[in-house]
Amino acid sequence: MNGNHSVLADAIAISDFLQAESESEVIDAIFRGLSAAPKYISSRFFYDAKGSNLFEEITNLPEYYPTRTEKSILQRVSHEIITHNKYSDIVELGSGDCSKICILLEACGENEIENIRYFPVDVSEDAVLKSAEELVNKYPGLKVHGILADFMKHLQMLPGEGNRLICFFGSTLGNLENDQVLAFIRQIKKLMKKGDTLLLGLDMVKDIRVLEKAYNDQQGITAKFNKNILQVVNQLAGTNFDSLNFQHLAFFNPEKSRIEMHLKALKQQVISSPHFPETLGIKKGETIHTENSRKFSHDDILELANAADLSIQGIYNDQKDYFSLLQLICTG
Ligand code: SAH
Ligand code: AVI
Repeated sequence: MNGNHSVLADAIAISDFLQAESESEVIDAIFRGLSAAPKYISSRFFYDAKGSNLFEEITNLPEYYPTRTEKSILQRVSHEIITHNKYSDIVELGSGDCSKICILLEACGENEIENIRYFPVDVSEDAVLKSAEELVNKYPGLKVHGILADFMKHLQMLPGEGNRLICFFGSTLGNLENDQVLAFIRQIKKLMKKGDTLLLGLDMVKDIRVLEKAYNDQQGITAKFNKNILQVVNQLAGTNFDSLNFQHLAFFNPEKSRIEMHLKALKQQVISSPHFPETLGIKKGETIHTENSRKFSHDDILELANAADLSIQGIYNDQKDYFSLLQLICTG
C-alpha cells in the first residue's frame, strides 16, 4: 500500500490516498462536469461531513427501505457468512458509518475478533475516523486500518493479505454508471485471491411508487442531501452556487432501471470560480445530474456473477424481494 500512513492509536491505523490528489485534479473534474451537456457532478462529492450525516438521516427515514432491509438480511445470515471461511481481513468499500459491519462482527466470537483486521475504505475522512474509533471501543481486540481513498481511482490499493471478506453494501455499486458496473466487479475479481469472498448488497427493481418515495421523502432530507453537493462544490472549487436557486428532482428512469437525482435551476444563473478558465451559464429549467441509483433484476445479478467469474455461494433476499445480498466466492 502506498498511501500516506499514520498510526492513531494502538488498534487504529490510517492510510490516505486522497492527499495525493491535487486540488487542480478535483477542480478540473468539477469544471468538466459543469461544462458537459447535460451538466453533472460526481456523486462522490455528496459525502463531506454534512453530507455523510444527512445520508445517515436518510437511512432512518420510513420511506428509505434499503438500509433496514439489508440489515435485516444481514442479521439473518451473518453467522453463515462469517463462518464460511476463516477470515483474517474484512475490507468494506464505501463503509460510511460502519453500522452494517457491526452485524457481521457480532456473529464472530470474542476470540475470533482478536484475529481480524477491518479495513473501512471511504472518501469521507470524517466517516472513517469516527467509525474506526467507535469500533475499537466496541470490539476490544479488533484492529482497524482505515483507508481514505476513491474506490474508482485507487482500487489497486485493495488491502489485506490473508483470507479476505470484501463487503460492498448499501447498493453503492448501483451509484456507478450502468456500463461501469460489470467492469468494476471484474476489477475487484482480478484483485481477489482464491478463497476470498465478495459480499455485495444490491437494491432490486420494484414498484416505481416505492422507489420514487424513497428518494422524495416527506421531510425533505434527500432534497437537503442533494442540494448539499453544491456547498461541497463551492468549498472544493470556489464556485458561487446558491442552493436556494435549485430544486431537488428524483425519478425512476425505466430504460436504465435507475433512480436519477438532479438539481433543476429555478432561474438563469452564472456559475463562476476564480479557478475556472471561464464562467458557465445555466438556464432556467436546466438540470445538473448528481446521482444514479441502479435497481437490479435477478437476471442482472446472475449476469454480474457470471461476468466476474465468481461462484455464487448464496443469494439472500428479504420476503418482499426488495433487496439482495450476494455471497460470491473466488475459486481461482
Ligand atoms: N455502506 C454504507 C454507506 C453507503 S453511502 C451503507 O450501506 O449504509 C455511500 C458511501 O460510499 C459513503 O460513505 C461515501 O462516502 C462512500 N463513497 C461514495 N463514493 C465513493 C468513492 N468513489 N470512493 C470511496 N468511497 C465512496
Ligand atoms: C449510497 N447510495 C447507495 C444511496 C442510494 O440509494 O443510491 C445514496 C442515496 N441517495 C439518495 N438517497 C440515498
